[in-house]
Amino acid sequence: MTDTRDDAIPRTHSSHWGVFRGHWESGRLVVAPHPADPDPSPLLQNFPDALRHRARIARPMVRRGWLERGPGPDSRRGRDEFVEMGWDEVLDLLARELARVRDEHGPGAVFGGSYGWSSAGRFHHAQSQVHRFLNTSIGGYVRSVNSYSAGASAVILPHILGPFDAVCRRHVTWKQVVAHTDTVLAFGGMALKNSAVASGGVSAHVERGSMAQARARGTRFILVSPLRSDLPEEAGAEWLAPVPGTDVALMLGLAHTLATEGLHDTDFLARFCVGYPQFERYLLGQADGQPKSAEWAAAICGIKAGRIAELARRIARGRTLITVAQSLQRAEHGEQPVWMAAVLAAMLGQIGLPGGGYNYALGSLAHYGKQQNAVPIPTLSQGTNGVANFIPVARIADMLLNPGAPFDYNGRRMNYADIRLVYWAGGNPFHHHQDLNRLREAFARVDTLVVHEIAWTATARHADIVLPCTMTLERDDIGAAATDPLMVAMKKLAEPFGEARDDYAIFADLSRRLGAEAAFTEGRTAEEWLRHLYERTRAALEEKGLPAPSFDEFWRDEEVHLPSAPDDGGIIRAFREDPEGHPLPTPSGKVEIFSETVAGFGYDDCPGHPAWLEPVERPDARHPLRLVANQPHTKLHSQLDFGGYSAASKRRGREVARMNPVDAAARGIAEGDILRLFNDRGACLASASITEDVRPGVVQLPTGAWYDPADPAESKPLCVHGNPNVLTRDAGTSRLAQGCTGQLTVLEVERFEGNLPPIAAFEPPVPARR
Ligand SMILES: Nc1nc2c(c(=O)[nH]1)N[C@H]1C(S)=C(S)[C@@H](COP(=O)(O)OP(=O)(O)OC[C@H]3O[C@@H](n4cnc5c(=O)[nH]c(N)nc54)[C@H](O)[C@@H]3O)O[C@H]1N2
Ligand SMILES: Nc1nc2c(c(=O)[nH]1)N[C@H]1C(S)=C(S)[C@@H](COP(=O)(O)OP(=O)(O)OC[C@H]3O[C@@H](n4cnc5c(=O)[nH]c(N)nc54)[C@H](O)[C@@H]3O)O[C@H]1N2
Ligand SMILES: [Mo]
Repeated sequence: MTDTRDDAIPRTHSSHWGVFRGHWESGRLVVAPHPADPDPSPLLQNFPDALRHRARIARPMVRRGWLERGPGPDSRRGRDEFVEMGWDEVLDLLARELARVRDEHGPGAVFGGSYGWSSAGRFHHAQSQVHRFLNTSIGGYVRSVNSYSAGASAVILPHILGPFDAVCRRHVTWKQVVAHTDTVLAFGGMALKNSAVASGGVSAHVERGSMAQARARGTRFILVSPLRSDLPEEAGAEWLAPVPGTDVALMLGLAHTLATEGLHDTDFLARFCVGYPQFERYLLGQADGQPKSAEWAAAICGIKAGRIAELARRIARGRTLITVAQSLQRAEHGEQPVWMAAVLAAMLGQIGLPGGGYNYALGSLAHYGKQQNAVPIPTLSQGTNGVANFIPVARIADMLLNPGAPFDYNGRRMNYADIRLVYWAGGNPFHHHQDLNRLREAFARVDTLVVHEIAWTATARHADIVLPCTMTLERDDIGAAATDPLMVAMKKLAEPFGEARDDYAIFADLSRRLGAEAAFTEGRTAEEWLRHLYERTRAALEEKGLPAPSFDEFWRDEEVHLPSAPDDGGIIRAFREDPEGHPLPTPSGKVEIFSETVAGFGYDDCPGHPAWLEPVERPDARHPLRLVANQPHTKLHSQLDFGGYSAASKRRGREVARMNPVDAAARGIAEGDILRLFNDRGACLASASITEDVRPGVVQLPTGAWYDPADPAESKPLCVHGNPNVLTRDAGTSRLAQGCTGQLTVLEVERFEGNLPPIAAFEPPVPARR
């Protein structure tokens, strides 16, 4: 559809980190943000160098050991050679293997959970494509539920307040904060690096401007986080830095002060909530002899008791909004801070008020704090999955290592599937999963690992069959998100790299070989699919009497404005205004401070009301420091780590780890030294940055550096590039949600004295002779 030969003309495209226009100048792609974006993300500048980078995958490749010995467990995954193969031959081979697994073991032996963010377009969305393919062509797959983002909150919130989206997406908006909020108490902050991003795309980054406007009106921001950078300067925040993972103790100390000083809203607790009396017995120590006082909290979280009490008095005045970043629940007992913050907001009696109460995860992503669109956006149907079995997404390695083993999830006792074939398109488990040495063992157990990728990630390097796919810039698509008012024509800006093909084209050819082409493609070309998907939104616009351009007009004008639903606070405001007429969708219809349902599951790691539960993993003499492995500010996850903006922030090619001068001095570490970060699970290198902006006792190393083992033949090789997931622990948040706990772990660091190993992560494998 789009002719990329007409190079100098700027064309619109979209990404998870913003809408932009691209054009070519002297053989180089130039990327300029959408003119209406008030605060565009620098992540856009990863595109130009990434497009033709040597880390891209040029041709289909098959692992030599798999080709020679056939499917089966193999510990050589990740260190074997690859053989190049033509598309027809490799797709014949793969179709035969898919048919073998389906016929011998059934589709329940295929893991197609394929978690990952892939790219922003509504049609070429790799996860949707792979799910649709497996459903239509082999009858289904073992899926994964929930996300690495919100593993614990997505399960606990419906028990206590309402669906995830109602508590974080359709609730308090930035507009309400600007107009109404007096105090924002932000656990984990609201870092602008994070709200740069929204899956599906974001056309206007409003967070910085909203915080500046709110502050100008008088809003006070209070940051509770180990890192000062978790709120921008514009917020003018006061900074409290508790010990990571102890926020629940701090929240309990606040709650105790409210309760003992009579600052809690007893009318709200009685009318809108259930279970406050049970919780209060715990809070006051009537249940266990330990009052959860400010003094008690201070000893755990490291914030002085006087400051906790003073903070409690402050949040009890005026309109207070409590937010909890996703990071707090990506940790052991991650359900607890999500629940306890809701209880704190309930005690303040502010849930449901404009700009007040509790908006889980506001500022963690650009989806939140926005108005919903009043019309549906295009979506590709994934078909029907014939397999009922699933895992909570972060239990992937557990499942592969323990076929048939029982596990708990949200009140159910389930058994892991026996997986033979794993199919990944649009995600990078060597980015997102914890304890990567354990993940390598898990991937060694399967018969076949298939990966579609744009570039040679560690996941691609561990695959048996690697299929090169186009990146977003190389195809036409439609960009839209349910919280963004701009729907954009994503125009192709470059020809495919090497022999790369669209995920859709690959799956269409495979489905033909499996006799399911009609079901998968419905007879449409990619362009016909775009027209088809667009129609749903166009018809909805027309029905509302709004301008409803034809597809060709949309494609010519490159954007359509979508109407917004009212900024009405959603079901939580409706409940506040009329609790009998609009009960919450919880079992009691009210805020559940005590949940009979959760209590009934009998989990000691997630009892019937929020509680301070000592984590299993604590610093000790050998691992005295805490690692914060948070989201990177120079990229989205591992995506385009080889792009210009990401590369420019590295030092001597490594990721940068930040630490406090006190901890650096104690170890003789100076700015720019290469560090070895280690614990019993693994070790990696990073460059040291020494700053007061990190709490003492904490080392921060963002995720995103591609896993780069010095010697992949070792069982716990050194990652020379700085991927923190060699250190993190692969354990669920609790038996309730089994969410990812990758944000925090314990470790020690030292100056690395050896010869600095080269970075090999971006060097493509040299094809072997057949
Ligand atoms: N320690 C620790 N670990 C974490 C976290 C943490 O806080 N700490 N955070 C977690 C969170 S919240 C998340 S969401 C996950 C993110 O984990 P992922 O979503 O898996 O990470 P991405 O790097 O976005 O992976 C997307 C992959 O898709 C590829 N891709 C892009 N476009 C296409 C395409 O068109 N087709 C195909 N086939 N592939 C494409 C990219 O090259 C990339 O490799 O990480 C989690 N991991
Ligand atoms: N630039 C960029 N933006 C992103 C992403 C990205 O990869 N890059 N990923 C996106 C995705 S998928 C998601 S889910 C969101 C994730 O959103 P979050 O999970 O909220 O993001 P993080 O950066 O991991 O964590 C936010 C901050 O929480 C702080 N923190 C960590 N542990 C604790 C703790 O125990 N207590 C307190 N009080 N604070 C703590 C850390 O200092 C950290 O900077 O971000 C999104 N935004
Ligand atoms: Mo996420």
